[in-house]
Amino acid sequence: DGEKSSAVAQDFVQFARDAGVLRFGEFKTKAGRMSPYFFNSGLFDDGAKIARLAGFYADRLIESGLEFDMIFGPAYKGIPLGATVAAELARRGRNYPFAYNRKEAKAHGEGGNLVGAPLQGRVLIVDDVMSAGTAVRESIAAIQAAGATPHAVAIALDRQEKATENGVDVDHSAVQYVRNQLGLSVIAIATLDDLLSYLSGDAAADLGAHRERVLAYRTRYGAH
Ligand code: OMP
Repeated sequence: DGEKSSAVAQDFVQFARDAGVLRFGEFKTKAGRMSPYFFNSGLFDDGAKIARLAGFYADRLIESGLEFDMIFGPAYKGIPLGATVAAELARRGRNYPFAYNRKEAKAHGEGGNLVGAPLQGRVLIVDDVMSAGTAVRESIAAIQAAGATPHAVAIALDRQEKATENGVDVDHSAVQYVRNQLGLSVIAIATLDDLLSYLSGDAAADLGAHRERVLAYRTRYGAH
């Protein structure tokens, strides 16, 4: 694994580990899988950390050359991500409108469940993690319902595991589905392959047993 892992991806994995965002142990994922690792983006929990995180997204987006019209950050964890990625892109000379949603519709005041700039044009979804693909499907539906075009997805971590469709595991990953079936671009700062590459390196010499468990998890749930 991992000869292709970039220095930036390795820096990002180290950053996530140092921040306590990336942890090893036993965790149940939203899709009900027992995972030996978990990435909790809510623990990028001070100004320096979230600005650095957003800088990783902004640099990857600019490097990709992706064109889009606005940013959407899905509730809840996508809200600070969308806002701070918009801020970091603006610091790099690219100012985009951004919007986010409420989980519950508001019946008074401004009404509706969208906040921020009007959802229109080619929308970039900024979220934290893609596993089985439920979260991203909800974001895509919300953008379509508003009459805008889901265009691309930027995530911190692509877990590269089997998507679920109607609760059943399929062979491809959620990212593969969104790219190939839905035709959206997906930009990830790091992937499971990058994590495994990190776990094979000197900086993770203390994590050998965890590497074995992550490999076993990939054998069971990894996408082809
Ligand atoms: P899917 O909806 O299955 O793609 O899972 C993505 C969501 O799972 C994320 O938005 C998180 O809410 C959560 N998650 C993590 O945050 N980190 C992980 O390492 C794994 C998951 C997960 O439950 O799969």
